[in-house]
Amino acid sequence: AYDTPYCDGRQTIVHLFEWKWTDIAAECERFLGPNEFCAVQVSPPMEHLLASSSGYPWWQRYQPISYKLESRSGNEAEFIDMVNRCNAVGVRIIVDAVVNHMTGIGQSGTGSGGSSFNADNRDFPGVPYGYNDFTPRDQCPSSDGQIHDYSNVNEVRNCMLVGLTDLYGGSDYVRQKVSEYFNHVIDLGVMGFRVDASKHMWPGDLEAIQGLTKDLNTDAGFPAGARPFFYHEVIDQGGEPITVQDYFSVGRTTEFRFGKKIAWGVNDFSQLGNIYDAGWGMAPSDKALNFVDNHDNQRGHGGGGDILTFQNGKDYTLGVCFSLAHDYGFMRIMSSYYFDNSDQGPPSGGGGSTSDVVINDDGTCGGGWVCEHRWNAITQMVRFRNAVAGTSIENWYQEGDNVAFSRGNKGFFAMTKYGSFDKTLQTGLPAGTYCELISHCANQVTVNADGTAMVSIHNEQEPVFAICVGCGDG
Ligand code: LM2
Ligand code: CA
Repeated sequence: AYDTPYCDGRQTIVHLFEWKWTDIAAECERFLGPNEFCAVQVSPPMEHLLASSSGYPWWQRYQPISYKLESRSGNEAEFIDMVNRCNAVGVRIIVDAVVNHMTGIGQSGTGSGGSSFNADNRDFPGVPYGYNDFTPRDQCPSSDGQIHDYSNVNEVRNCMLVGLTDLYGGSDYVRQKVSEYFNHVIDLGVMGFRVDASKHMWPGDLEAIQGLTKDLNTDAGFPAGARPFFYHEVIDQGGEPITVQDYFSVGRTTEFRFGKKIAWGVNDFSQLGNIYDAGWGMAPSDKALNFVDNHDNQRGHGGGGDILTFQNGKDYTLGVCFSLAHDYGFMRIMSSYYFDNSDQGPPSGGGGSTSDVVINDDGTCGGGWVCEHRWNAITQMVRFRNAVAGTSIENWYQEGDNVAFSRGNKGFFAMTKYGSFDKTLQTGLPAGTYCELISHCANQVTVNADGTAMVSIHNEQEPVFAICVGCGDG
């Protein structure tokens, strides 16, 4: 099935937004492998627009020019080296696939891989795509060919999203070209795809494209017959005719309501008890790809509003740690760069280049990179999520600004808003002495014969507590 990742039990994807392939390869070896991350979602690897007049914004990579693996993050040889080195340490690669559209109208010139193009003529010789490969004008009901009315399904899927030339997914040729791109990176050893703008594509077209994809490459360590892992970007916050449920036959769906519920819950802990709200139409756990924030809504683009980001400091730590402790969904965490405006691209030496990620002696990042995935409590909770996989939430406790729960008889989690908490709670765990993960075993916790333990948190920066069976330090 398209909704299953192949990660040997590892449970967390990290989006290394705008990182270069050389840095991702190094990060797999020095950090993500040892800390047991499942996979990296990489920025779109295909040839893209160079929006020099806009200062090389991040969003230029959502305007494809061809499917050559020549992007701001690196060339094909570097991509191959990254995939091989990450696979070798058990960390899989997930490609951000932009296949709803090509560049915006009005754009022409040369892309990041040297291909010429002219959007107004629908001419993309690097693929090649021409006029007939774009959605026929008479299938788009809006007067100007653009999407305005999200209550009209034909308009959302057949018209242009913010002026981006809309590929005709109903065409066998387009399906062929997109699946060739997917099969090329599958041959290179990737595990799966985050599909951009799936809401703007017909589920039947996606089903046809995915039906043309190969099984994962057994030379890269995947089991025989394994299908690629797909999660579809469908911004569904209720109130529109297109829902995440429309896409369950083609994989998981991004669950934007999860991040909202986490933001509300960190603000008011009494709301943390019902994170999965089926009544609101949220995807069930086994169909959800969930996240606290993503590269769009952390800067007010797609689906923004009521979202915690790294800019919220401790509250962000609480939101991500609670999410990792929870049993809902397959989780992706964000790894960002600092920005002053919502268009700004990654740290750069100029000319549209991307700077190396700087790793400080204390393990934090520098050079303008935030590296939330290296924040101590977040990394430790990635380990916790692996240790408790498959268990459900029990022994729920919430009182004021404190919350705690166990994950079956495998782990116990607690957090407090203001840095100080002491209470005897039922952990659901076997008696014994446990290493508290956030403190790297500086705190040893005794679980009594009746399963109770004194839970103490005294940490202003990371007021989080986690113990699990078989979890030593790492
Ligand atoms: C998405 N979901 O389906 C993302 O949520 C959204 O953020 C993406 O837009 C979109 N798909 C296309 O992949 C991003 C960005 C836009 C940007 C586009 C294309 O949020 O701001 O639009 O990528 O690069 C930019 C300009 C926009 C212009 C457009 C076309 O910001 O003003 O529209 O290019 O030239 C005239
Ligand atoms: Ca479309």
